[in-house]
Amino acid sequence: MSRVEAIELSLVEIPLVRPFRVSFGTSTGKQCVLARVRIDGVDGWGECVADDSFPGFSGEWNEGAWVLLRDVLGPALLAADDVTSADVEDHLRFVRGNPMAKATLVDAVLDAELRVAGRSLVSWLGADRRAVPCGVSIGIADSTDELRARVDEHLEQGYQRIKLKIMPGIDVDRVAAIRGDHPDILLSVDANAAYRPEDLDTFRALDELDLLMIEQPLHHEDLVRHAALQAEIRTPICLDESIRSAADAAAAIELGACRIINIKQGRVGGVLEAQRVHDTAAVAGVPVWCGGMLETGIGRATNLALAAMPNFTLRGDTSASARYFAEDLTDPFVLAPDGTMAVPDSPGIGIEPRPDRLETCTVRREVITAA
Ligand code: NPG
Repeated sequence: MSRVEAIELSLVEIPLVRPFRVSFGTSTGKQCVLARVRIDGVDGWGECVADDSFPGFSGEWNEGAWVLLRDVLGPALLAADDVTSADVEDHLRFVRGNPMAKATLVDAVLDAELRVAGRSLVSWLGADRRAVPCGVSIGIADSTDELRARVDEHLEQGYQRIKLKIMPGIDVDRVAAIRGDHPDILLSVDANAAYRPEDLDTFRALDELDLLMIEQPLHHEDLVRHAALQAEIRTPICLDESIRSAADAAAAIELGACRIINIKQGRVGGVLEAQRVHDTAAVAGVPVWCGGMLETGIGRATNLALAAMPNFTLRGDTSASARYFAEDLTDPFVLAPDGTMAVPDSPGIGIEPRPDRLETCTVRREVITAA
């Protein structure tokens, strides 16, 4: 019988080396909720990928996740008689939605359990790659020249795929300029749901630029119009925000709304549901890749293990810590000169926050224990 003894929630804040602009806003710092869950005397770590200042990417944001974790999800887990990673989702199922908050606890319990068992997450996932090839996501720049410079810089560092953020009015010309500079690179674009079906001309123009994919062009709830758009263009559509679960993935695939899926374990409710999305896509012959939410080393370690699974055949946004932070919360993840990153293989997620960094970066902390 394993009981959750305590859950420590920390709100951490780390400055970004550069502001990150996407179609719905700009981040200058990373703020996230971390959970340290103690089971059988061992700590496991989970990172919440909810937005910082308002729910722009999904319906979740840090203040909401904090209250939900502290007042509802955390107490439910603390009250359970026996907790294993296999049933955390069941213990939390009475709460609708909120997969990002739930993922924080699912991942932390799994991490603790694997640490007790002395087993790495990557081996538990049945993934055998020791390193994964990496891409990088480049935010909306102030000018085309600035974007060119950023692309060049990341290609020099070894990144094997470039993803450009786009929004209406800052799209075709910029992407065409980069394609002109680099005719042969793997290049994709991500709209973060900023376009409408009426923008078909833009997609037709992007369709001429030999892109690997167009990510989340339309509203996240609109699978039907994504399917209609996919029927009009050759470039594969990839869905991100639309996929909150394996059921969403199955629906999107069946409707023909996408040909590629971006898996963010933090967006779909944690590593277990991410595995299910992976398996659903694999059976349907739909390739997946690992997205990123500017995670600290905690979420990054979790993502890297997942990215080592067999159907993660496309390069992910698993970039080096230095792409985001001057100093990460953990020891940094480093890009090898060949554009790959080593997958942690120590027990659990294989890394933990450095105590000094945790102290420096924590802006709020609360420990909850069983009533
Ligand atoms: O490398 O972690 C990363 C960031 C990758 O572009 C990225 N993330 O929509 O996929 C996204 C985007 C994002 C990040 C969106 C943070 C919202 C918040």
